[in-house]
Amino acid sequence: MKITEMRTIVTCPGRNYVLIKIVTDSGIHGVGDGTLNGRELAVAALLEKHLAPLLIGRDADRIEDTWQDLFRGTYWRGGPVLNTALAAVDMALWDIKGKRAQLPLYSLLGGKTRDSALCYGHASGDSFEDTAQHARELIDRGYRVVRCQTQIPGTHGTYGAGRGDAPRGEQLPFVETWEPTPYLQTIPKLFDFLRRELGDQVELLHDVHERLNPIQAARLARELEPYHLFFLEDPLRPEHKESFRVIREHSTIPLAMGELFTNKWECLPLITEQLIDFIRCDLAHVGGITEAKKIATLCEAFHIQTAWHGPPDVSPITHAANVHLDLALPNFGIQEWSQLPDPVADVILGGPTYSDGCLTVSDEPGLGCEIDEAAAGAYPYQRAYLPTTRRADGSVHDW
Ligand code: GCO
Ligand code: MG
Repeated sequence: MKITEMRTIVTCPGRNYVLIKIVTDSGIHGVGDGTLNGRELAVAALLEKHLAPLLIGRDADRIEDTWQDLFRGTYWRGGPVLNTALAAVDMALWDIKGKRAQLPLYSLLGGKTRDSALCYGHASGDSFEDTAQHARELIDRGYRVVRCQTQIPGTHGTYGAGRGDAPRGEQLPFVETWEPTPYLQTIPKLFDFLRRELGDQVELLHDVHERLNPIQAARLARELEPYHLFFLEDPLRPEHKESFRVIREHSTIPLAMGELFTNKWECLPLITEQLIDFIRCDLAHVGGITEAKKIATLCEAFHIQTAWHGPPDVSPITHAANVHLDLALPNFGIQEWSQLPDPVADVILGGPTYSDGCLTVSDEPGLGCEIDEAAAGAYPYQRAYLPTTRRADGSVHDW
């Protein structure tokens, strides 16, 4: 079964997505997601100009060989742009394999080890009460695990505090401000408030978004211990893997990390030294299903569970790939799940189904998703950036 064409579709049904269709001479085609928030067109150009010519004439069955060839054959390998494009191709080839075998992806991955995948939703707010109210709404809709973020007093904009805070249509990035002291003072008080308001039955978690230094992260982790978080996410920048030891030395809080990693080697020290408890790579940025499965297997040997990145800025195709893996992996932990803008369903058919705090996928062959190219054409790309962050003195900080 030879690849005859790869089409790249850039569309904005409420969010920018870079999607692909790989077509074969048998008439079977596969779909993939190559969305990299804020740098979409770089991946689209890479797919169209550099990768499509390399794929024509290839045997669509040879996923691992294609992965190795595209990853190593660039010489300038790795990084988010190259590995997001690689992920799109990888997903589409798995989709083709599933359609050819007439089996859903979870079946090709070894079959279901569970019936549904536990997921968490996002609660946000301008005040503690707002965040608690949002969490209550999610709990009423069946969520058993909720991520909680809040506006930090005295700062301008805070990651995760706004509802559906997708930065769309901005000409230039929105600049937030951030300071460690008010953040470190606020977050333990938030969780004290939430536990009193919501009780102990619901699981809570928090995303630091790589903003702290090691000793700040250790302090936060220790001060959050009484509230028994499901995990504390991305406390440090991905460059500083050895610094996770500092957090471990001071706290028993479960740690999650990984949405900024782009391959298994970056994850390795955190895994082999058991410095984290959950790996949360993004399937669309880590080279797809092939690489994520290998990372999960490495984790299995070190008591680490999966918590794949599931933000609104990747398409339902990646969300579907996440859940197929979640259903098959023995060391699945939890799945992040986001509400997508309504028009997304006009462009991408299929994707996971939410019910009672858990996700499932259909038994359709492959990923179970389809792209309506005509509908995609009605939602053209809109330039958009992620926000950036500066300290009170004007210096650049991590968003
Ligand atoms: C998460 C992430 C996202 C990222 C976003 C960037 O935990 O879901 O931190 O919110 O900020 O994916 O594009
Ligand atoms: Mg995150």
